[in-house]
Amino acid sequence: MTTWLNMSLQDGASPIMEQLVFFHDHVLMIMLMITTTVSYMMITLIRNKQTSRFMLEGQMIETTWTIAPAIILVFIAMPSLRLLYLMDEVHNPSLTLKAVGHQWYWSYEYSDFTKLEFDSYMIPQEEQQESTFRLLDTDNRIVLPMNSPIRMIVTAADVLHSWTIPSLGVKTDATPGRLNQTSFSISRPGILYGQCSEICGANHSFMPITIESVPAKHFIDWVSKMSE
Ligand SMILES: [Cu+2]
Repeated sequence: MTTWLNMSLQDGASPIMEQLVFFHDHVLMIMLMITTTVSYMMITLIRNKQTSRFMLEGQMIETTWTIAPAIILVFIAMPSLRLLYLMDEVHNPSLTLKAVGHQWYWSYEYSDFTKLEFDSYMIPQEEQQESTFRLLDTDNRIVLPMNSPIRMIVTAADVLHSWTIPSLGVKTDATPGRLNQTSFSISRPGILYGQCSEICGANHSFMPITIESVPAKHFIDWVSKMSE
């Protein structure tokens, strides 16, 4: 989750998010080089009188400053597309979780098991404890096994919502009458937080998402406890 003074992206909790952070830094370095070059050129132009009675055209420089940006764009587009298609891939998932957005809570269905479904409401302010985060914690957390490929099916029951976990690099629109699919695998144990990311009505800010990432054995224990 985001902590105090965290200006950058959250730490990646999935391989995809780690790659997204690398890509973000990569693009930032390219932007730094472009900004430096352009500012150097602008300052030089302001401080010098560049007049020549004989120079009418410059084929070489024009070719260069047309082709160079095109090459730079390729260096951004290639890793970007690679990531885009990697995120689209659903590789042999070991578990499917269905999230349904409602005004204003999420409900979850573990369709691999019978009768394993629950609603997940935000913990209201008057029930806060020392250990809970305001506007982020829910009464029923999603429990998921770490290091296993998980398929998410996201949909909504009333209006548009968006199921989001920033540290997993996941953001999927929840649309009524439509199933959207995404996948991830969580690389470490812990609690991951997210919030609905589609302006969905008055209590839009009060339908958080909480994932408890646990070792597979604990997950099996939780499943057997829940389906008793
Ligand atoms: Cu919503």
